[in-house]
Amino acid sequence: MQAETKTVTLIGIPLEEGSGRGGCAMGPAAYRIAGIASALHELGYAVDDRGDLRPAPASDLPEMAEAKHLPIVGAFTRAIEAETYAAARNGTVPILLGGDHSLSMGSVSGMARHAAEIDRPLYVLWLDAHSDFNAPETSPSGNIHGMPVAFFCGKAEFVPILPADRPFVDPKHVYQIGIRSVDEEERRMIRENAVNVFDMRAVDEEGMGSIVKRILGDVREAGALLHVSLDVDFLDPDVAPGVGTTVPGGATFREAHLIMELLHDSGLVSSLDLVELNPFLDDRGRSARVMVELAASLFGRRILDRPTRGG
Ligand code: NNH
Ligand code: MN
Ligand code: MN
Ligand code: MN
Repeated sequence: MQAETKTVTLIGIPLEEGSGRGGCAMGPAAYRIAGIASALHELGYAVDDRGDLRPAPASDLPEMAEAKHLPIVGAFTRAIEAETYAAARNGTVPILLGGDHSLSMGSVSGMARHAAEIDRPLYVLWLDAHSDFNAPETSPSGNIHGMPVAFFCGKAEFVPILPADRPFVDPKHVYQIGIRSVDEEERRMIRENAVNVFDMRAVDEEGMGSIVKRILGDVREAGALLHVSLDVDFLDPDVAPGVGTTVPGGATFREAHLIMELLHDSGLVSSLDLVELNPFLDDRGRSARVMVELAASLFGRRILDRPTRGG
């Protein structure tokens, strides 16, 4: 992290309505018990814990079968957008403690507003088993946590949640790693919109280090801010079982850890989502601890000191 961003802002998001099952709302509590604040404090950061957002459902948003619990998810989107934007504008690094992945509709949109104001592009690194590029009309489930990337790229037609003239993320500036479950229509969407997808086959063939260094080179060259969104199911279920949508064949602990080390060395990360942790499905807090360990590595915890060469 850069010297001028020494404060991190923790924003708890007890949201599970985007996921189609219960449990993710307990995520922020699990991260706090696993010691996220003290880990960051020990790394030398000032930690501003804003507590948990609890917006009332938005009465202007309709219930729809194609986008379930829209009044709740939409209310969270608005509150998260505002809090994330404010935290970044104040010169801090927002860390969203989820909560299901629909929270990224708000966090990424808030970062996009901040990036536009300071006239820099926003790039997004999406670490997930899933592409999350469904729209209400393509989603097989109606669960909004499968739609956030399409939403912040301006490709998911919702009733207005955020202002229509808000800045969108260019899908060509979205990099996804770990992908191994994509729906039929979603496949077409990511191809047509030229999202940069590194599926698990690419990870196996090319190696995680090489992929991440290439991405960080693009981000640096663009002079962009980088938002990182880490879905628990990016990891192999053997590493992190505490998630509702496990998919076999995910990233190992070392692959994920290497990403975090390279991200830290790059100094490019502006903001972070930790999403989809379901403590009800976890194995004695293991997944929560793994996620906290990965976050600590992203913020500078290291195995040994070494000269920083950047990504
Ligand atoms: N693609 C599926 C859907 O849209 C599953 C999405 N689930 C996730 N995404 N966990 O990360 O319903
Ligand atoms: Mn996801
Ligand atoms: Mn996922
Ligand atoms: Mn470009």
